[in-house]
Amino acid sequence: MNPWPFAAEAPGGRPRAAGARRWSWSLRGGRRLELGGRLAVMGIVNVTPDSFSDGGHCFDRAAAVEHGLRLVREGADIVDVGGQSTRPGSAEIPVAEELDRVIPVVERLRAASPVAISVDTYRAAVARAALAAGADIVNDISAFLFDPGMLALLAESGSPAVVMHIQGTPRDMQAAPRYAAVVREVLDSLHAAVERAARAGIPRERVAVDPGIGFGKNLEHNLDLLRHLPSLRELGCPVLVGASRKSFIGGVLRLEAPAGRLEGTLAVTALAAAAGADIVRVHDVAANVQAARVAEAVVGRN
Ligand code: PMM
Repeated sequence: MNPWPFAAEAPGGRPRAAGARRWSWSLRGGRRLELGGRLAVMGIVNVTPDSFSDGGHCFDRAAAVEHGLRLVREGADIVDVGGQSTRPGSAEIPVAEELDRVIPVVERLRAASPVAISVDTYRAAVARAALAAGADIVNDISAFLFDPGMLALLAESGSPAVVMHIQGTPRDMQAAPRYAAVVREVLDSLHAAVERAARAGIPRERVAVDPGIGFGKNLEHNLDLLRHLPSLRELGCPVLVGASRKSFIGGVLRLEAPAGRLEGTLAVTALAAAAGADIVRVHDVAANVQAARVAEAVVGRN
């Protein structure tokens, strides 16, 4: 018996409902992004001087665009462009600064490639300008709570979105994360975000949910959430996992330097592929694509 969610047969020999968990996101210009089959890989382009693992690497616009195109060649299904670091303790930058970092990079990536582009921002003004510049998806780490204008924008634009769970704000989230039952609370909070979206006219099929690894969570909280990834599927939305090079991997392996956390990241990606996640957000696209493909071959996911 194959115990994974992608077994051709459920325990007891009953056939599984075919295609029960597939989504087809419509992107701008008639393009589509298929989710629910093979794990989609979202490559990270941080146009910041201070992100925790790659800050400064792509602060130059041309370097950011070149990096994004390299991720596409390595097999990224989505390229996620962000201009504001959300590392623990980070302070906000002015909107004009965020626009200045993100928009030219989105424009140039869009001109050079038909890849799906997401914009990593919790500000509606930045999301609006990024969509106008050619982005397809809005990745909001606050699940529409930091800027309620995001809901109206997404309802109006018809763009798909990622909603992520965070406890607190990037400035204070790691001070003393506390939960009575982390998995239940994160699920309830994501459920509420999906309901908020639905009430604003954004159908749940257009929203992916993300447990927010490292966002107001200690090592045990992160491990518990990853252990329970299949329960996120209960929400009926695509599931995104962002664990790449994060500090919980450093905690398990006692590795200070984020760049040394690739192998730990690959373990999470393989488990996410097997557990039925739909998107992983990663720095090292080529290696993560390989990990996902092998895990999928083992569990019969396609
Ligand atoms: N993590 C970071 C930034 N944006 N967005 C989503 N949806 N999920 C995440 O886990 C996430 C995110 C922080 O990581 P980075 O500084 O390496 O980009």
